Amino acid sequence: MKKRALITGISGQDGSYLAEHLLDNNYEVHGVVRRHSVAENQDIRIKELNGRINTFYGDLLDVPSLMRIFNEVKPDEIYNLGAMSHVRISFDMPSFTIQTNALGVLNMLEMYRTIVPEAKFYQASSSEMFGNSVDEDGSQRLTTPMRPVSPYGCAKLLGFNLVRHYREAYNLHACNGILFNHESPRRGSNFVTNKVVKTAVEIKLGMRDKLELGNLDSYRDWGHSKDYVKAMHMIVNYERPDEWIVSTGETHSVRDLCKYVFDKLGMDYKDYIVQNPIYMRPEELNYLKGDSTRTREVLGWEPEYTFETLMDDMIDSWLTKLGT
Ligand code: NAP
Ligand code: G4F
Repeated sequence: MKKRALITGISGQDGSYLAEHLLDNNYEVHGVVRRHSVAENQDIRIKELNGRINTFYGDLLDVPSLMRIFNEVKPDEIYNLGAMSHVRISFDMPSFTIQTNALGVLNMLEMYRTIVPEAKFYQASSSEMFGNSVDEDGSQRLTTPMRPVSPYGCAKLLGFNLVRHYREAYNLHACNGILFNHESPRRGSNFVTNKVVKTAVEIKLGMRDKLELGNLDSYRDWGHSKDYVKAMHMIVNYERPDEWIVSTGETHSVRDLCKYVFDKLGMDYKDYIVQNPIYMRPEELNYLKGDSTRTREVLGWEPEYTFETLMDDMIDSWLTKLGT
């Protein structure tokens, strides 16, 4: 019999790649989608999977909807990827962010514990939980103190701790993946990678003449979402539930990112970038570089994409979309 997976956030970047990966591995895939006033927007990333996955209207904050879905699907594996995932916006919407990203996890864990306690559970935890803690060797790892610097990071840390607590208290197979930034052509265009790539291509095509950004001096460890959803599946299927770091181990500044993308398109980024304070954050996370040695050694996970091939994939995608 096929294994049944339930994915919250299936309409998002990771949810859509994870659904494809699980279908390739012969799973029956079910997902939770939210109602949008523009119906076309609710499944833009998963419409190609129409007929191969089952979707249900629901919301992490709507317990009756979760109860109905859990009882109907009776999943073997649960991937909780649903979240308000934009760190800058979490400062504008702290209450909604904390409800969705922390209380939403609690709602999911209660459904899991009471309806399908034999299932396995994956929580989309984040490197944003570290805040500005860095070990002496310049990396973050499981032992690095977690001191978040945004409402998003604070909420994710509560979700992370709830997953640990439920695992220990109720003997559940509940896992946390601490994923560092991961991107793709499906990334929302208000995250910095896709914003830079999309705008640089538009400038190249004469559609715009400047790119407005916030802080150019922060560093991120950027990987490809396609590689990272494979890690999620490995984490859930490891013999025992645990916490795992998923990262490339390389870091680049936002400035490096701009330089690479504009160079690739034959332009000098310095001619086009304007700093706009509206994109700055009340508190910034300055530097991320994850140590994923244990994940690679124990799970055998290895990313296929490099920073350069990730950016090339995104550039090619925008060049195709914008019609060249
Ligand atoms: P994304 O593209 O923003 O997708 C988030 C998904 O969550 C969307 O499908 C969204 O639905 C859904 N969602 C939002 N609020 C919800 C709610 N109240 N109830 C149910 N679903 C809700 O994010 P992503 O990049 O795929 O990230 C997936 C997960 O990994 C998130 O939990 C994120 O916080 C976490 N994470 C991401 C990264 C990264 O670099 N990408 C790194 C570490 C952790 P709508 O489309 O309807 O809004
Ligand atoms: O692309 P970002 O918005 O990603 P951020 O804040 O690192 O969060 C992402 O990664 C987390 C994992 O660490 C996830 F948990 C989270 O869900 C999300 O996927 O910003 C990256 C950097 C920041 O330092 C930001 O200040 O880029 C800087 N930046 C500079 N100008 C900008 C901009 N970010 C955005 N979004 N827009 C700008 O105009």
